[in-house]
Amino acid sequence: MLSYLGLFLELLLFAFTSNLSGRTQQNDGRALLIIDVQRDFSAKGSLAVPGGEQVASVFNNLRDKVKFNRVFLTKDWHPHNHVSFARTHNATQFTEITLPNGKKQMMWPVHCIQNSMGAGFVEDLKVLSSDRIVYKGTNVNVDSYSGFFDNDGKSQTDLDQQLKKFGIKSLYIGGLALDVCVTYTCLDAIKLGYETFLILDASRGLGEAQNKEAINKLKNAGVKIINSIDLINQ
Ligand code: VGL
Ligand code: ZN
Repeated sequence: MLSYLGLFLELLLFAFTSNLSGRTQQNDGRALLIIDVQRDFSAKGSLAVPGGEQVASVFNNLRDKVKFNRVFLTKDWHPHNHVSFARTHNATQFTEITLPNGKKQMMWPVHCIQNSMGAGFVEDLKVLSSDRIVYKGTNVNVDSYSGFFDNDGKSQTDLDQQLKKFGIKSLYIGGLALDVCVTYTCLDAIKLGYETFLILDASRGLGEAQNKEAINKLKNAGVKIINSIDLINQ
């Protein structure tokens, strides 16, 4: 009888301590942010980013070799008549218009409509059930490039709150498109006080000139530019 009680107490102690050590591990503070690795941003997509689908294997390999405390994936997630679509205004794609509220808005091809095939993750991208998905661009009247704030800076996703809750201090960010959503997310991350790394080889942009400009902007803002191999070899 006594030994049963002993065994029970030992099991209880084991459960308690393993839970505690699990918790300290979570608090090491590194998160991976995978930005908009969606079909519409792949080479075959409606808003094609050259080589966009190639980042999936870079992320998969990185996740096999490096332990992150948390992994977040953003999804651009627009209503069918979103303010950023050229079709909505009968405007020309890839030109900038001024909205009735005075704000400038780039006219994009229709992309990432909520629940559509194109809004799905690129086929080979590894997504685990423990990953968290952050939806953005859901407000029909406001575009949202960053995973944190919409382009007006007025409303925010729960990303910052989640990162704080899990004690995350450093963010490793990559995805699509380097010069748009990845850049906006990195700049907000810096403003919010995170140590911010851009994983360059896990990112693709809309063009060479745009990529160069984005990298310079990020460097000047204090973002550290790395490649996945640097993390793997750490
Ligand atoms: C994006 C343009 C429009 C992106 C999203 O994910 O970079 N670009 N919507
Ligand atoms: Zn979009």
